[in-house]
Amino acid sequence: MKGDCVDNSNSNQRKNSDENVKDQQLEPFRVDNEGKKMTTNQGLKVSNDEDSLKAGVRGPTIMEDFHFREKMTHFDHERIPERVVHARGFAAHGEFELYESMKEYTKAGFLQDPNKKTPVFVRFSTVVGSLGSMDTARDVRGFATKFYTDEGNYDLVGNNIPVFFIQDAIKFPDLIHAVKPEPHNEMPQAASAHDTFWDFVANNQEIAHMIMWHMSDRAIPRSFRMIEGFGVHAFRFVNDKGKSRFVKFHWKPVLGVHSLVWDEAQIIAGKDPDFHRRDLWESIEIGDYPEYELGIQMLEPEDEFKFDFDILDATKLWPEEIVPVKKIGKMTLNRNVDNVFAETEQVAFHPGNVVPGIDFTNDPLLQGRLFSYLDTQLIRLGGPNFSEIPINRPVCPIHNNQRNGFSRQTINVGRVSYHKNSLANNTPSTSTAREGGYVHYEEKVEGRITRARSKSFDNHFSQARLFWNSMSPPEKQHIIDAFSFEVGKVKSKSVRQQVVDMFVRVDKAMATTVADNIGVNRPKGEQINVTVSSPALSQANTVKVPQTLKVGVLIGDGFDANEVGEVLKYLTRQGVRYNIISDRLGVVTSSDGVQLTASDTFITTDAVLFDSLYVVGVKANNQAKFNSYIVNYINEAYRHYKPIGIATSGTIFFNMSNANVGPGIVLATGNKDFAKKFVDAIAQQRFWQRNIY
Ligand code: HDD
Repeated sequence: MKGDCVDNSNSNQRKNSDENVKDQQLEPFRVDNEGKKMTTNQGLKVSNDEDSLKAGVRGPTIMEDFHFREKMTHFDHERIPERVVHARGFAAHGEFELYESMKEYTKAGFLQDPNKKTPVFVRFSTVVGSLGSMDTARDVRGFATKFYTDEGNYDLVGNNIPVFFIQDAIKFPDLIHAVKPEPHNEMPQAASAHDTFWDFVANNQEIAHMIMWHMSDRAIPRSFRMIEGFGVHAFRFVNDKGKSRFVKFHWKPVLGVHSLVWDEAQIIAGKDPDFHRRDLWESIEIGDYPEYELGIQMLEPEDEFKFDFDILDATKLWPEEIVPVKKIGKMTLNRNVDNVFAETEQVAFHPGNVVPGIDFTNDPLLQGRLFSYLDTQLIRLGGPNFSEIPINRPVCPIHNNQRNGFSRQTINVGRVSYHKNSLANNTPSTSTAREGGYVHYEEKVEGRITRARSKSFDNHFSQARLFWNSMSPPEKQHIIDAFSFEVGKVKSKSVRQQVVDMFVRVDKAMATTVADNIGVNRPKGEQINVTVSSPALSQANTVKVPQTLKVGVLIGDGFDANEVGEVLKYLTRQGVRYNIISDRLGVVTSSDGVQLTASDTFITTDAVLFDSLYVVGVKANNQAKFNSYIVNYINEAYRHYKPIGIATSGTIFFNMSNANVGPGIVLATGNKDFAKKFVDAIAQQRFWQRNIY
């Protein structure tokens, strides 16, 4: 094969790309090195990749070693700047299907035809932590979706919380400076529990509503598959007659909205910092595809001023009971990325990536975002050609007069690169609205230029209290605990005092309890008088199904194969996943010789990594150690309010633990319906009635 240039064919041929046009577009860029000869980047075959070129075997490396220099310089330049916010994220491919045509409301091409599938790429993220931080930090989760439509990319760059910290984008750098690790010592990582953040909170009271969400269970999700997504701002739908309506976007997870408990989230941060990305990755690998329904809230233009809040204020939600959410389609995530850097890290979202039929409003937070995202990609991805990176390429043709710049891939032919021209018959030519050209909605605006905020943005506490009123008693307790933890970590007593003096306006009893817990004076102010609630805001009312939840089966030799076998089969039939956990990896054998394979040991995994336990127990070589592991697992799951199923042989371990018979404890002894009751309990996920302290 001497003299042959290297086979550049991208042999990772995929069979599933027939329908997904984005997948087809990515295919030519995939390179599989397996079974191939190594080359330099110039295509030269490499003879030795272990020794640098030296003047004598013990001599210095010489300049001539182009292979060493190429390999080393490439490595030296491997890192790019992480995102200034949302640095830690994980993404997957999928597709979106519409339930019914939205033609009456929007001309957006991908919202016309229920038979059409639109490829999507979704990146979930935390906001504050660095690229290498833990998944389970208390934080907002980013939920950014890129729709690869026939009319260009549409990006819905949302969060898992429907409101935001600030009302005007000019305050975004201040917010982020306050919440990121403090600059003098770069602590704490991926946490808002520190002085500068709470100082910002107390001195920027528009944040009140968002903080209630941030202190709630929403900020510690169980899974990316179990979060809602929100576009946050009011956007516009515009139909083909030019009629505009205000719209808010929602993603509703089919599995419901579920959370961790805070103590568990912190333990997981050490036991498995990749908890959320692993969960997403594994679910897609085994075919449990995450699904989210797209919902919209719509308002007629004449209703703009009908509410006691400003619909352009991003610190306000539109209560679903007043403006119902209409479900218009479903997104399914069905393919993991091939390469996290190439896809997840290099993907560039931008709320300004819209298609005809979707337009902006004057929300001052949205207006500022429209500047920031393109700007940040220029530094993060090294220049203006990032839209040519495969993951960012639209699936429709690109024609314009933009040229050159670092790492330009496109080879534009011809000599004309300007508009208007005669040499190319004035092409590429612009399109009228009828031909698909994007024409901004002709909203009438008038006013004096001013650096001020509308008075209609002034009410910062009504919806914060609406949120509080909507919480179930356990959710309220979690909020109190979260405030006590977060503000309890603040060293400045003055800041701690300011925080309770602020949140007394949301609820006096809450702020008083927090004040007692964090060593400051009880607040003197009064809560505002808002009595309404919105049941849609409480996770107590969410979907509860057992599918995809994970049971840890704690087991040793000598188990009853009939009893355990029946239960495991039932779990599988109900879509519940389980892992066999024992004192060693490999085979465990029942009393009559049936074998199961342990995929985890008591030390390689932990109760916090499971939604539930099935305690079978029985014997082991070191029985005392075996017993103590199982008892520790039971105690941990019990204090995190999780359902626990106890096989007949497991009773003895249960009796040794701190757990008591009661809610979420399902005993097999004398219980014909054990498997069903156990699965019912798994679906519930948490039993807050349990008195653990
Ligand atoms: Fe932002 C990233 C969501 C306000 C400036 N933002 C970013 C990402 C999400 C959001 C999900 C990560 C996208 C990805 O996975 O790559 N941001 C939001 C939401 C906001 C919001 C829902 C309020 C409703 N953001 C916001 C403001 C500004 C920014 C007010 C600045 C004016 N956001 C950015 C950014 C980032 C970003 C600096 C960092 C990395 C990136 O854009 O690509 O431009």
